[in-house]
Amino acid sequence: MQLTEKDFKINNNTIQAIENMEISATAPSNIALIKYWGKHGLQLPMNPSLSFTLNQSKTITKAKLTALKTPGKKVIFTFYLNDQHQPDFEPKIAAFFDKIQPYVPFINRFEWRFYSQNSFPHSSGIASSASGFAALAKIIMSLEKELFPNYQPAYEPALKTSFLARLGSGSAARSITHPVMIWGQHPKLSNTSDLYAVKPNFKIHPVFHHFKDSIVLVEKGQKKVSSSVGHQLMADHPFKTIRKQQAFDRTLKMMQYLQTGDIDNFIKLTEAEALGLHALMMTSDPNYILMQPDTLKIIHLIRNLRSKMNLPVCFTLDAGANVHVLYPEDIQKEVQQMLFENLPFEIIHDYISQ
Ligand code: 2P0
Repeated sequence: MQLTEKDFKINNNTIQAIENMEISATAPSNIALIKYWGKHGLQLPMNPSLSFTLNQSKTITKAKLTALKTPGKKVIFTFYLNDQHQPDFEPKIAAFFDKIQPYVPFINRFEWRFYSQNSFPHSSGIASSASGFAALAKIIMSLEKELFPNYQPAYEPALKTSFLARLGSGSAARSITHPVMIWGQHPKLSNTSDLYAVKPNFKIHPVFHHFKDSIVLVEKGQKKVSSSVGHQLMADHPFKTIRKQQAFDRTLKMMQYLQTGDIDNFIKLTEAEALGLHALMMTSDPNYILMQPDTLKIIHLIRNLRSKMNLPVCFTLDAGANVHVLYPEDIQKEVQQMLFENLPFEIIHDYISQ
C-alpha cells in the first residue's frame, strides 16, 4: 500500500491534557550504498536510495515540554547539544517544525527544550542531521501517541516517523529501522514511496549480518558544501537523466546482491556508487572536489588489501572526505589491524545490526 500526504494528517479531536512531559528518543545514523543526490519540491528525492542502518553512531535526544496557555503561531523551542545552547542549529529545526505542522498540529501547544547528544564525536564529519531529525521525529510521534491514545492509523507508525524525519533532512527518512532502508518511489518496488522510507521485504544474506563499517575520519568539522546546495546542483546537472536511470537500476541490483550474498558484485557496485557521487560533484556547476589526498590513499590501500590478500573489503563515501570501510564480520581482525597500522586517523568502528 502506498500512502499519500493526507494519510499522515491526524484526524482525531480528543486530545489528552498534558501539562509537562519528558520524552526521550534515540535514532541511528545510516550510510547510503545507493546515494540520494538531488531533490525537488518538499524534500522529495530525485531517485531512490538504499542504506545500511548503523548501530553505534546515533543521536540521543531528550525533550522537555511545557504546555502553553495559548498555542503559538510558530513552535517555541530551544536546542542544546551536549548541554550547550546551539542557536546555529535552530533555523533548520524551525524550518522542520514549519513543514511538519500540518501533520502534527499539536506541536505548537507546547514549549520545547531539546537536549541532544551524539554518540560520535562532535564535528567528526559524520552527518548528524539524519540521526538528529529521526530522533526529533520519534519524540513527536511519542507525543502523538500520548495525546491521542485511541488513534489507530491504518499504517505502521514507523512510516509516519520516517515521513516527518524526511521533512527535516532527506537522509533522516532512512534512520528509522534496521538493517536496510529504501527511500524513494521505484516502479518495480510496490511499497516504496518518495514520502517515507521503507524496510525492504526481504532477508539479507548472512554474509551481511553484523557487516562492519569502520569510518575513517580524514576530515573533521563542518561540511565544505552543505547538502542542500549539493542537492540543488543536480537540478541542471548535465548527467541528471542518466544518473536517475542508473540509481533506479542500481537499487534493484543492490537488493539482489544483499539477498543472495553476492559480495563481489556488492563491492563493485558500492564503490562505483561512491565514486559516481563524487563524479557528479566534480562535474556540476560550480564543481566541488570533496575528497582529500588521504581519501585517495585510503581507497588505494583498501583496493590493495582486496587484491593482495583476497579480502572482501570495500569503501563508500558520503559528501565529504571521510571513508567508510565496509567488510564482513569474519575478517574484522585483519582489516582493523591494517587500518590501525596504516592510518593516523581517528576511526569509528561501527556495524550494521539486524
Ligand atoms: C545520502 N547524502 O544518500 C547522500 C549521499 C550525502 C551523500 O543525503 O538537504 O543531509 O537535509 O535533505 O540528507 C546528505 O543530504 O540533505 C545525503 P537534506 P541530507 O545519504
